[in-house]
Amino acid sequence: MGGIFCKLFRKRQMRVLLNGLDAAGKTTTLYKLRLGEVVTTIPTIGLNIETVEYKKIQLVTWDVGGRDKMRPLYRHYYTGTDAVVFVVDSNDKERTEEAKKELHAIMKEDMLNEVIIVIMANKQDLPGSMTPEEVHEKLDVNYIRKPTRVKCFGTSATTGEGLYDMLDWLVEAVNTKQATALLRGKDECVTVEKDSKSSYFTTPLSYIKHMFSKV
Ligand code: G3D
Ligand code: MG
Repeated sequence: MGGIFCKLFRKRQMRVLLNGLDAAGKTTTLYKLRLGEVVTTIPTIGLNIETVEYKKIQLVTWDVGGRDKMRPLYRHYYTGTDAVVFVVDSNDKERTEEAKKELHAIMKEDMLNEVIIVIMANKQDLPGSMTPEEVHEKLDVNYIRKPTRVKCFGTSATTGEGLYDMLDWLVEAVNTKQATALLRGKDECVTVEKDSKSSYFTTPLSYIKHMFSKV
């Protein structure tokens, strides 16, 4: 079997950036998900990068904020990104403005124009934490309108609450996006062969989604 079906079955690598201010809970999330070994690298640029690879998901994380001179360096890691998970400490009301500034800076990046965005309203286990709805509002998530999907999840990286719901939704959203892009011939990583039969393109999207299924 060749052509587009082959490419649909051969799931693409999924690259997810886990960003957020320091102490938001990114590293804790990586360990709690138990997806694999967390590899820490500190390249000469001085950015502390942590990476986890699980099947075809690659999660890459670093702290954002506070160091504007680092910002241009982030772009190096944007290539091929499917989704950004922005982790927020819902218990730290004093830093919501800073978190909002960083989220908006990420959302303005041209290279991240069509990525799926997930807001992780973390530390829900702590009393007095902002609800996911409050976090969504305080971060003014609707400020930048882009052809992308945004969803906010309440989580606790220490108890694990909400983490797998978030990951499930994310994988589903990215798979759907990849399948749609593939059908439109927009996916730069998968070239549609010239001799593909036109009937391949009439396959219902739900069936394609089913074939992608979960990673
Ligand atoms: P970062 O990688 O985003 O910088 P970390 O953040 O994962 O290192 O977490 C910073 C601190 O917050 C850690 O505490 C960690 O245990 C705590 N933390 C992370 N997520 C949660 C959460 O959901 N609930 C609660 N209660 N705490 C959380 P320490 O004390 O080790 O600095
Ligand atoms: Mg960390």
